Amino acid sequence: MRILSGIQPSGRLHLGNYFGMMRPAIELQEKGEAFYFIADYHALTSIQSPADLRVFSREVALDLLASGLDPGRAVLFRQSDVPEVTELSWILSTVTPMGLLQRCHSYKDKVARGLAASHGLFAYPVLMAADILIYDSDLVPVGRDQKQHVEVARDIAIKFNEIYGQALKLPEAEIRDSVAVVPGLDGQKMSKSYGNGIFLSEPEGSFRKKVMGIKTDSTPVEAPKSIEGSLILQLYRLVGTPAECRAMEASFQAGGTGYGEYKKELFRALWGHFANYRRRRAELEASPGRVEAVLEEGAMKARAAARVVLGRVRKAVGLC
Ligand code: AQP
Repeated sequence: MRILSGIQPSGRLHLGNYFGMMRPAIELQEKGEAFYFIADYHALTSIQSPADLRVFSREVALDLLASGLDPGRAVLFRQSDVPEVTELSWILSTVTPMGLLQRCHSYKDKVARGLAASHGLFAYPVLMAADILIYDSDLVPVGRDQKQHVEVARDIAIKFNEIYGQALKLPEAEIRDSVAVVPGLDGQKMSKSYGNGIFLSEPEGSFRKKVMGIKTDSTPVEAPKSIEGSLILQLYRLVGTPAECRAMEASFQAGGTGYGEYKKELFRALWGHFANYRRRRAELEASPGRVEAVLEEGAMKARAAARVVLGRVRKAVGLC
């Protein structure tokens, strides 16, 4: 089984990226041949500072490796190290109905939030389809916000196969319901660009400050508290054991404990969860060159796999 997923280096990575995509992807590296990439071509739709793009690309590699991505099992590479993907993207765009792209909500959301309405942003799902299809991917672990894009990749592959014969494999999205949309500090989807994230590489002081600053209602300490829609509980469920989560819910309902105590417990649990990540990240930072070596090897393997599919596609359409 081929597994494929990517993350844009459009900012520092946050808990939403980690629980929604990175952790499931890292678990899946045991179950098949995993290809994980740093989506730097995609990030150009929102980042136009070369210095930032370089820093964030390295951050994504560090965060994935520190979170447990094993380069002995999974292939880690930069999207732009496999330029074949842009050729496939062009070929796919010639069979992609305009209506399919016009229905994509991510483009409209991003433009509504102030991103320039560029052709790249509009055509993003075609490049994402090429990212997925060029590796003959079976499974694509993503957060719920990316579900529509994986469906678009399937639709484009179906269309291509109808016209040119069965050259492309149809992928499936894998979305874990429990972490499909991790909320940010303002209750919206946690996002690099919303200013509502807790970053994986957040220093202890600001990590604590963000958790302690979570907005709560004015229920007095002694009164029972609502568990419905509580941001503290939603975040605690990401890391607490089922018994710990049940205990916190029961305590909410019983009353007698202030929100500050729950936030302290939430901070303890989240901070503790990332202890191994912090240790591994410090080791990686101390050996410059290691990350670059992993990316170079990943690029070689990914490029070899991409050339097989692109060769099939070029032949199918009559380019060779
Ligand atoms: N809040 C979230 N909950 C669950 N999953 C999430 N993902 C992102 N935010 C959440 C998942 O992380 C993977 C990588 O995302 P991406 O970087 O490619 O783009 P994105 O989804 O647009 O992430 P952001 O943080 O919201 O970035 P910006 O602000 O640049 O648009 C994807 O699988 C995504 O589902």
